Amino acid sequence: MSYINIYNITHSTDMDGMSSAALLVHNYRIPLKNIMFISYDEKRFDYTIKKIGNMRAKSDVFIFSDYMANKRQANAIKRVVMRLKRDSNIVIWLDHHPWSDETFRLISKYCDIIIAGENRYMCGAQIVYDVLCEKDRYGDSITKLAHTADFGLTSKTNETWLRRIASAVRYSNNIEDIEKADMSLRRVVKAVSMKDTKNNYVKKIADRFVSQSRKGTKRLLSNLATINVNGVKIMAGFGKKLQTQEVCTKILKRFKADIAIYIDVNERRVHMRSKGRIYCSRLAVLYGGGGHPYASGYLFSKSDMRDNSRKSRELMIEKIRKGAEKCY
Ligand SMILES: [Mn+2]
Repeated sequence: MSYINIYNITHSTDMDGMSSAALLVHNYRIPLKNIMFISYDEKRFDYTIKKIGNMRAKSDVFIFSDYMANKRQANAIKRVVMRLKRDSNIVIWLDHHPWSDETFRLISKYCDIIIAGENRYMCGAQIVYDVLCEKDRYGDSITKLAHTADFGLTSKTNETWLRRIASAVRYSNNIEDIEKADMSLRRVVKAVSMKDTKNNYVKKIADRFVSQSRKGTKRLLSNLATINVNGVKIMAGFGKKLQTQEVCTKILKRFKADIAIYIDVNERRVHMRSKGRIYCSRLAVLYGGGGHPYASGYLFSKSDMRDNSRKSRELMIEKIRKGAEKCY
């Protein structure tokens, strides 16, 4: 007798990715070890792609959730899904981020089901729920929460829990040893799959993350650079392992900035948030990144910022200023 294994490869960095996995755990009783995590972090990406390649799975089901194949990763992903298809696996890809036509064409060829591309109404978990899950109270509630978190809305009843999950997820992603990071993320998925809002482990790592990031946030906010371009006020600061949403919201509110930029010197990623009529995504796209109109980012290279010295930081700010002059 044979049976089918279901694997889920989900975005590692937020409530939406966790909820997508949690819905599948809830619905199909997928063992936690079948949940894998993917992100734009090179180390994590390489690790997971290699892991899938080494599984030599046959006639199983692979569900990718809440993740957009970007140009940089497209070929590596193509090779993996191509092989999965060749070995008679079923490949399902469910996402809501803005894909490029080229990447969509490349990957969709090897998918049995793919829903991908910018979706203004649904987050990843909602698509997973719609397409693959039995409707129940748990699913209704968890997708609502994922939507709230992913679209930057607020929840009256679950604000604390959502914030806690976001912190726990950040903490887990920051763990250097990827296997340990995955174990931590699986514990978060498990808590979400049971809507265990009092989970001790989640609380412990969330608290730890908050106290670590509090110091870094304070330092960042007292060292901001201001860029004024055609009436658009951009404020940028440097740091590492901070909570993007929190840092950027503080910059937008406290300094009345139109665009808030948090430059993560560890991950070499520029995170941006904006408001009103200003789309920060335009700036992100200019530098080869992307995202949503009000929440986007891009990765930068050694040539953009050599090290964390004052000189390098100044050059980085100068580059952003030049880009902003083209966009706004
Ligand atoms: Mn999402």
